[in-house]
Order: sequence, then C-alpha cells, then structure tokens
Amino acid sequence: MSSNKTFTMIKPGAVRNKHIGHILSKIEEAGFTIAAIKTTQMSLQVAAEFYAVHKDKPFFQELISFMSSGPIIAMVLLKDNAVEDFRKLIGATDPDKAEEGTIRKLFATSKTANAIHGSDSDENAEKESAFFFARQEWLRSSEVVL
Ligand code: IDP
Ligand code: MG
Repeated sequence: MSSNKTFTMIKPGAVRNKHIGHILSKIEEAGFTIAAIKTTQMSLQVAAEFYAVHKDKPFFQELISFMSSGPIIAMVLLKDNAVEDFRKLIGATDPDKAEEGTIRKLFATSKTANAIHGSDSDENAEKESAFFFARQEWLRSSEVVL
C-alpha cells in the first residue's frame, strides 16, 4: 500500500525569483494538502547530509552549494498516491525534458536550479519529512485530513 505523504522543498532559485506563491497554488490546485510548511536555510553541511546519496556524483558540490545559497520552503504534503503524483506534477529532473505545465518546466532555470525537490519513495518521504520537521509538527494535520 502506498503512503499518502511526500516531502518537498522549493529551492533557493525559485524563492529568489519570487515563485513561492505560484508554486504553492500549483500544489494545492493539484489536490495536495500542505500539512507542514516552513522557511529555512540549509548550511553547506546540512545540504551535504540531505543529499548524501549523491555524494560521489560529479554535480554534488554544485548542488549542495546551490541548495545552501538561500532560503528554501520545506513542506510535508498529503494526497493519495502522494509520491508518484507529486513527481508527475514537478516533472523531469532536467527542465529541458520536463513536460509542459510541470513546476520544473515553468520555474526551473537549470538542472541544478530546478525549482523544487520531490521525494522519490515512501521511505524517503518519511526520512526527508523527519529531517526537517518534528513528527508532531505534521502528524496532527494529517490526522485531520485522514
Ligand atoms: P530529482 O530531484 O529529480 O529526484 P536526483 O537525481 O535525485 O533528481 O538529483 C538531485 C538533484 O541534483 C536534482 O534535483 C538536481 O537539482 C541535481 N542534479 C541531478 N542531476 C544533475 C546533473 O546531471 N547536473 C546538475 N545537477 C543535477
Ligand atoms: Mg531525487
């Protein structure tokens, strides 16, 4: 059974370009409930921890440098089939390959500055939500929705 939760971050470029409002509208119009939300900024070290799975990739340093370059909006989102549906809503990692109307197609400026993060599995959605939020910060909202 798939979980009803995913985790997302609006990345620093999209925050700098004043796309927070547009992106939140797209997320809510697509049927997601925002169960937890905050603005925060990752240090280089925290970004390296969050993206540890990519530590041996050639783009790692650029990625963590960009992700720690300014504020992000972290969110826990609720919807049936949340992980898969949210990946569809954001589009492909490379904005040149993202479908029309997806968040990355609309708001990304490069592969690194691709506007938004979305968890790739239920297990990572759980881990990434816990990375940014204490459980009680979203559990109560999810109970209301369920
Ligand atoms: P995802 O965000 O679509 O799940 P991942 O493969 O998990 O993509 O990569 C994490 C992030 O690293 C991407 O969102 C993107 O910002 C960056 N990234 C991935 N591949 C490349 C690349 O080939 N060049 C530059 N940045 C990349
Ligand atoms: Mg990923």
